[in-house]
Amino acid sequence: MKKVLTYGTFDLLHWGHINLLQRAKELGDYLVVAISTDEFNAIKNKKAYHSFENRKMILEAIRYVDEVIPENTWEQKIQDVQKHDIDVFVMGDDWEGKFDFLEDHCEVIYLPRTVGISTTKIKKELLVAK
Ligand code: C2G
Repeated sequence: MKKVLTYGTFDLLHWGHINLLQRAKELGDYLVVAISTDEFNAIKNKKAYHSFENRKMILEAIRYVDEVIPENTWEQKIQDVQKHDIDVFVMGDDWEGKFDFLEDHCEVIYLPRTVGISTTKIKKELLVAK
């Protein structure tokens, strides 16, 4: 069984996230998603609208996602790859090159980001919406 791993906050889930998760799943047979905890989001200077528990519940409802684990630190990726017996690590290409150190442990793939949608865009446009 080919196992795939990806990381993210996945707040205000949108079609860009789904595009990523769908393509990630197509790279193997089993997709593990490490979702940033609220505490780790603070380290990433991100404030998610939905709590970790609710973002986790939403991700677990997606047909492409087989398992959801917490992302607590920047440093846990090698351990996650080993612990979960991961074959492929995948991220959107806004992270291009940032995780190449994982190539000693698994395949590393950066997928093109979906243009035209982001959680930040949603928040901004809702702010000005009538
Ligand atoms: N994404 C995408 N297209 C978009 C928006 C997001 O392909 N329009 C991808 C991102 O590239 C990322 C994933 O969806 O691979 C999750 O995006 P975020 O929730 O914004 O994740 P991020 O804050 O980048 O966290 O350790 C890695 C970090 O936890 C990544």
